[in-house]
Amino acid sequence: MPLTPDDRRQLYRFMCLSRAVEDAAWALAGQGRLVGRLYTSHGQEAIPVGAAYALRPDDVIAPMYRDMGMHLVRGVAPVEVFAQYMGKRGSSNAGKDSGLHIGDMARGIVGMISVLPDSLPVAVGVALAFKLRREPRVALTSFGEGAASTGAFHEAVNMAAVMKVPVVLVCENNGWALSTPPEREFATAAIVDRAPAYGIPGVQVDGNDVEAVHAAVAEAAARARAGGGPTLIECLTMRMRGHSIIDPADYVPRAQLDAWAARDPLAGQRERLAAAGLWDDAREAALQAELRAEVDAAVHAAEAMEDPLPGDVHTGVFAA
Ligand SMILES: Cc1ncc(C[n+]2csc(CCOP(=O)(O)OP(=O)(O)O)c2C)c(N)n1
Ligand SMILES: [Mg+2]
Repeated sequence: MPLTPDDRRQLYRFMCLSRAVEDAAWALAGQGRLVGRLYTSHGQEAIPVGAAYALRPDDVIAPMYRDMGMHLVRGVAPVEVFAQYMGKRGSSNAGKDSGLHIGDMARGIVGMISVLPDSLPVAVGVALAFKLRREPRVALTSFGEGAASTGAFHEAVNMAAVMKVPVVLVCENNGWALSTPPEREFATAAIVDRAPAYGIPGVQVDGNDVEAVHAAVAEAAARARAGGGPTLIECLTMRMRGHSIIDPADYVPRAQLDAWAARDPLAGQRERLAAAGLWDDAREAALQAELRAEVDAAVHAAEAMEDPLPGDVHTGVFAA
């Protein structure tokens, strides 16, 4: 189904919300008001937003730690994100974990697994369950190009391909795995070159083009739902900040950052909408004011939440 004008504006809005939440989080972390490390999606917002927007509500996502936009599209509210970042008692992990490790199967979100890329085999398992139950549902998982250079990746993709499970595999190739560049991670020109070796379709897209990501994921999800099995989608993008807030990333060449800054995914979608007569300065001003108010309110509400109590360390650790 082609995107409606409203969908196209929604894609832009979710990317702006993602950036507003992450900009606020970055500032809060700098002031020592968050617990744990902060990893953000600055510069690569088009991938999580475009991918999640292409799914149905009863599909399942197993996102990576940068995928703010996937959580927002799925209905996670900014206040939940800040509560999690602040380690609050009422947060997803009740203060036992931080970051975007927000697992909530009621909203079809598999909690992030820190050992990379172990969300991938879990997503394959979820997709296998859908297939065995004959449910027309899809699992989508995302991972970095660095994570794709591990053994778990190969086993999971091979099994998904052999069993033809309805899974969409989204690689966010952002040019770096911490301080390691792609040429020291794998010897092929691209991650997508592996798809034929597993016997599955592969497609490489501009990861800074939210509508291109959306189209690729929509097609892969439709194929998966129709029994066509997995698709590997490589989204080319750039990590515009350090790996985490404690990484100054001074190993990244300035020219690389400048080249990608000129291709910012938010600006790109805004310009495309304006060219189609779907956006103007008044809409932009209204959106930015709305997002500022929403994020400010979320930060204050999260800060007012209760901190964990010492006895909480024993709760929620084992399934009842
Ligand atoms: C098995 C494993 N090894 C190392 C780490 C530590 N680590 C966390 S993120 C990261 C970089 C991953 O790079 P990539 O997969 O390209 O994702 P990006 O951070 O670039 O989005 C590393 C080495 C880990 N979490 N798990
Ligand atoms: Mg990477």
